[in-house]
Amino acid sequence: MIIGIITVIVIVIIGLIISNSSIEKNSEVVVKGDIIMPTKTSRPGCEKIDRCYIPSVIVIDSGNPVTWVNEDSAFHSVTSGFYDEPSELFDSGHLDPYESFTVDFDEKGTYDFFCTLHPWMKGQVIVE
Ligand SMILES: [Cu+2]
Repeated sequence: MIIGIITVIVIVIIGLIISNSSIEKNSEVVVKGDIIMPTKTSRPGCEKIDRCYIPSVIVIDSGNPVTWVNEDSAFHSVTSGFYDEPSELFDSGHLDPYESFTVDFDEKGTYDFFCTLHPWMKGQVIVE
């Protein structure tokens, strides 16, 4: 009888430990992005359906950050300017799958960005 109760208590405690640790793992992995780079953007075509960066244009108030998350299995970058004319305001470098990149935008204006690896990937941050 006592052994039975102890067994139940131990199983409940182990269950709690396992469920807590998986919640911690999830909160570490999942970064909430304002803009995502979805799968299959490493091949041309996403620009035709406006799905290279989602959304490709974002409007924010000045003083706010924008976070990009690479949800593709390939490397991508978030680099300011245009492919043939980078502006050197920001550059994420090559983002691994599920890596994120955040930029604070304090000044009003339109900020073009692109991917250094895939010239068809383009977007804009509009700061009002
Ligand atoms: Cu890319």
